[in-house]
Amino acid sequence: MKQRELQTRPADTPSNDLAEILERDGCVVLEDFVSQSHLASINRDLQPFIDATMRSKNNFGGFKTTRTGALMARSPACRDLAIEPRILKLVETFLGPYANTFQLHVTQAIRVLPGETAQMPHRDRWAWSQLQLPPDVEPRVNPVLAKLMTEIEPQLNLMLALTEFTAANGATRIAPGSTRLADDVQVPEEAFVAAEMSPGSMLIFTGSVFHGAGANTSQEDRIGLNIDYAVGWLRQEDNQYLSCPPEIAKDLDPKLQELLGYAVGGPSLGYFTPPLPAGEDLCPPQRALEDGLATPKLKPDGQLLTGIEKN
Ligand SMILES: O=C(O)CCC(=O)C(=O)O
Repeated sequence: MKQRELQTRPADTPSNDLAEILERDGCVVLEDFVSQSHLASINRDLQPFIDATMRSKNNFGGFKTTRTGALMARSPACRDLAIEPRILKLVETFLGPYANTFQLHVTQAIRVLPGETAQMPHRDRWAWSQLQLPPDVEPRVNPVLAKLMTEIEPQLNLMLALTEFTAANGATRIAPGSTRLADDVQVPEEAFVAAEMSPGSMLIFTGSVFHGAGANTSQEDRIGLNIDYAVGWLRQEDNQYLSCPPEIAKDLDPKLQELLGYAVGGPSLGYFTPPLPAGEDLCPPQRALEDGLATPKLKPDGQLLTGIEKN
């Protein structure tokens, strides 16, 4: 593997130029992407949720790390970031060769606490299939799926620094140029670079690049806002219909509703039949956001209470 540096670019770099770097390196840092006032709003929205979040409890997620999700339901300022036009343009440019529609895949604030050890290097596309397994994950390798994943780019991620990101406090460690290595290769330590950034700067990285959270040997928390996008025809990692259910999604920006999954994802992906009222035809997902759609209730015997039972 040819050793590469982690490239840094201004926030207004055209998406075609960024997509080229991402294609080659799998990662790039955008400097000062978010204004200080937007950053302050994100922090204000998230702080109570981050403070209350319990620690992860597994080898992959860490034992001194907290992961605060459901950010589209919880934070107006995170919603603004998720549909920021420069980001959406980049998502469309980079993932466009592999899909016609795109969706949110993960939304998480990741806080690495003092004393946390380094996360195992991984590729985020392993959410669908992987050859190298974390010790605590049930092995479910599908070789066909694993091969398919090597032939496409299914995912594009952003990690916005909410605190300083330093080598000492657990900045994401990433191996630029590692996108085409075999899944089971041991990526050498020297290939990894700490994505050091100031609050407001952002690491953009693909589902194919090896990376992981660094060890936090400092006395301070490292907090990053992670928003991932995926092609519209694969299942979301973080189930957005549950993390941001229709009661909340109905009041959001239509573009965000679409990214959450409340829109058809292809010629016939994602339609549904409202359980009530009886008699409805197949509906596009947006229908679930309309007022007046009955909340289904079950009778004691487990059958749906239709309201059209005979007395
Ligand atoms: O927090 C980070 O820097 C990276 C986290 C990560 O890669 C993950 O949890 O999949």
